Amino acid sequence: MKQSTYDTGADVRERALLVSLVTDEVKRSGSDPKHSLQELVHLAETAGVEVAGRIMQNRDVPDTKWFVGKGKAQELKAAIAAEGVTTAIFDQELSGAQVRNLEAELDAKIIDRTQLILDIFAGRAKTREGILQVELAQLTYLLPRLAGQGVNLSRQGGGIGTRGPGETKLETDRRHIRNRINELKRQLKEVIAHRNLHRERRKKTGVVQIALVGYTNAGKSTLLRQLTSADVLAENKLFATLDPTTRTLALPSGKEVLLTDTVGFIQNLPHDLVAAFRATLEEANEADLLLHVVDASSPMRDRQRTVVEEVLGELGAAGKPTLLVYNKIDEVPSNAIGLLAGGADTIRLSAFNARDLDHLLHRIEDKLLGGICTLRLPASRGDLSALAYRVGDVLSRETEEDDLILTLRINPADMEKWGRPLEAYRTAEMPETAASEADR
Ligand SMILES: Nc1nc2c(ncn2[C@@H]2O[C@H](COP(=O)(O)OP(=O)(O)O)[C@@H](O)[C@H]2O)c(=O)[nH]1
Ligand SMILES: [Mg+2]
Repeated sequence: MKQSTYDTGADVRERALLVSLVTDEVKRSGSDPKHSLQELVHLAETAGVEVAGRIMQNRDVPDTKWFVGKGKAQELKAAIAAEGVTTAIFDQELSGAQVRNLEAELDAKIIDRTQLILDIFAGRAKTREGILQVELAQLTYLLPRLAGQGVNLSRQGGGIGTRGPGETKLETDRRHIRNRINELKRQLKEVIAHRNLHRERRKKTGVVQIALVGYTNAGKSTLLRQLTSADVLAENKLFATLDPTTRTLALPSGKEVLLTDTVGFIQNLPHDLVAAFRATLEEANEADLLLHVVDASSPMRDRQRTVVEEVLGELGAAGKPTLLVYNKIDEVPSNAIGLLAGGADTIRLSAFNARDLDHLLHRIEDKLLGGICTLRLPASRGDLSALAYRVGDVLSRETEEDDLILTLRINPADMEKWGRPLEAYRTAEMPETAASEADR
């Protein structure tokens, strides 16, 4: 169960047909089925599935036997045969009986949205807690649907020799799953109890970590690819245990940090999956800096941004240094760019614009190491220049008549705490990177 359904290690990519049934209930729920299907395409691609086509049907209620109408089921069957499709992915939840009927009739693997999402989580979970949470969610989802899946679970947990008289295979399988679920819950309790301990240990490696968070389709993976060259996997370097979603990133100063992609947020995430999803976001808690990527071109961007912020808050990551990155600015009409909400730690860019990316790197550096500021101190005030050298990282030093001009990198928190006497001597010039932001 731990492996993704699609992660077969084979070269052939799974080809799938995506199906959405727009029922009265779906219409009443107020969610947009077209948008949801579009998101399903993205999710399928994230899971490594090739999307061969999509089919939508309107129907008052689902067909009890086939979910879609009988005629539509025949249409699906023909499309599956013609397209060399191995899997049909439904945007709504199916009953066990519907899965069984469709599987037999269409001769294809039948998956619904929830299972697809769980597959993505399974492929991404890294921490022990994440792996346990995802397996727990998978089994909890599977249990009531077991009748519909021709799954042989006898390999799980070993011998079935204890099967009682008259007990069916299905009951045995159910019992195995229940035992496994209890075992997972027990292990999770242990892991959670030790969680903070591990985190502190990992922190000591001293490597700066940055995590990309945000809604699915915001452009997190694109940014990871664009910012780091594809062949510089972190794996090849110091950190043999890292997975391919983490890469080393060189900042303008030459300092190397780790950049990690995370599983994106998903609209209407089924409630049972929330714990599993959060466990895959563990990196966000470990990170020194979060890049919260928002799709600026989406009409849902404000809502999406709020949801992400809320969940990060619940994870205990609310106070973390964060840059709000409005991506896909190339898709936003120029007169609407000013409407993008956000404070000083906001940046607007396109992942495909080299100048924007360079700018982002400078902003990351400023955020991690502190911004650059210039001080004009009276040469007689040796106490102030000594303080500047203590709290900041002096980059250049010049004298002009009776003044000493220092350019230094200083962390805003340090400036606040120790640098107060220096405030009065800051020159009005804008720091380098803030100035280039202003000309947008
Ligand atoms: N126009 C435009 N499209 C982008 C930009 N960044 C990403 N995309 C596209 O948005 C889609 C989702 O990107 P992806 O990186 O997979 O999003 P993720 O789910 O957050 O990882 C892809 O089709 C990208 O090509 C951008 O700056 N501008
Ligand atoms: Mg992605």
